[in-house]
Amino acid sequence: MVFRSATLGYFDLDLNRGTEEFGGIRPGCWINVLPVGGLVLAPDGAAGCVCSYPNQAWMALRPDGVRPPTVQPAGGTSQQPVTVILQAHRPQAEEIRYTLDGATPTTGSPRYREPFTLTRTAVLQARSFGADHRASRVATAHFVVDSSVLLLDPEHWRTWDAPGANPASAWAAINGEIIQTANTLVNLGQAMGPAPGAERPGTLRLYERGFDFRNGELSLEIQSTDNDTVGVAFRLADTEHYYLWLMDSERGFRALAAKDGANYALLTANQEGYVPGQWYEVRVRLEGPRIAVYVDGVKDLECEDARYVAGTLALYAWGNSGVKFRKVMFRGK
Ligand SMILES: [Ca+2]
Ligand SMILES: [Ca+2]
Repeated sequence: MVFRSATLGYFDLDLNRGTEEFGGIRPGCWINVLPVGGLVLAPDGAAGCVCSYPNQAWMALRPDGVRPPTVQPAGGTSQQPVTVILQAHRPQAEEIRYTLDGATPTTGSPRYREPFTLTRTAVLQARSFGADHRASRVATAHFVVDSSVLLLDPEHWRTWDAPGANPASAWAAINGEIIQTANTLVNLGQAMGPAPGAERPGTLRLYERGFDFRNGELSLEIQSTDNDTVGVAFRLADTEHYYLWLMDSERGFRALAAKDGANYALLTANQEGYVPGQWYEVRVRLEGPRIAVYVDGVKDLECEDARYVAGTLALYAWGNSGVKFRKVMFRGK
């Protein structure tokens, strides 16, 4: 299937994955490219055009490239080693080279010969090379292999919406991510205002196997495409007693708080906020009463509080209809 996607877009219905772009050729506004008899015809559709893309020639594109290899599984999260299978589009005519260290595969990279086992977290990049070392695009797959990773299977998680929260939350696990897509909130007191210490009851997604988590490091990645509050609760004994790290873009803060029944106490805060659409890597180090939060490797907030020593974790959102969480882990010590 061909169409206009900035430039000439191409989607292989057999492979059923991602749009490919042929830069430099842009189908006209009134006439498309035409797949005909093994060629892709791009007629001149520039009459009357005023933009910078008029293509004042007829062209025929002939297939000549090398397709990227397929990766199976195509990434994912696992507590056990994962066996990976790579497959070239034309195995007799192409060889596959791959890397696990983030480098782009070249003809000097290790050659794939048989399925192999990943025993630790890695980004796999693979490419097929045809005759004359012609290279395909790079196929990329993200693998998290870690015995302390929390599996995101729905049966290990439970949803809790604060009493009076509207609308009901909408949590789901898709492609290794936990997402929440409802603008769930309770409009309590000063919640709508900018104060970092205002309580903002929303929705929690509790991990049900971690009530004995004590000291160690909680880590996860968070993205929000809305601009309201998102965060993570920890040392949670129940939905009235926990610590909470949270950030808000519209109100421009990050904060650590303690929910203690009717008392909601701000422990510390800054004015960092977040950028909607950006992924953040968050680490919470817990050592006795010391709580230190790192965001993208930089210390974000730190405090001491002795009220809770153990408990599970929960993902949190308030008034936020576009949050994603991934790579949720707890490493005990
Ligand atoms: Ca908002
Ligand atoms: Ca919102």
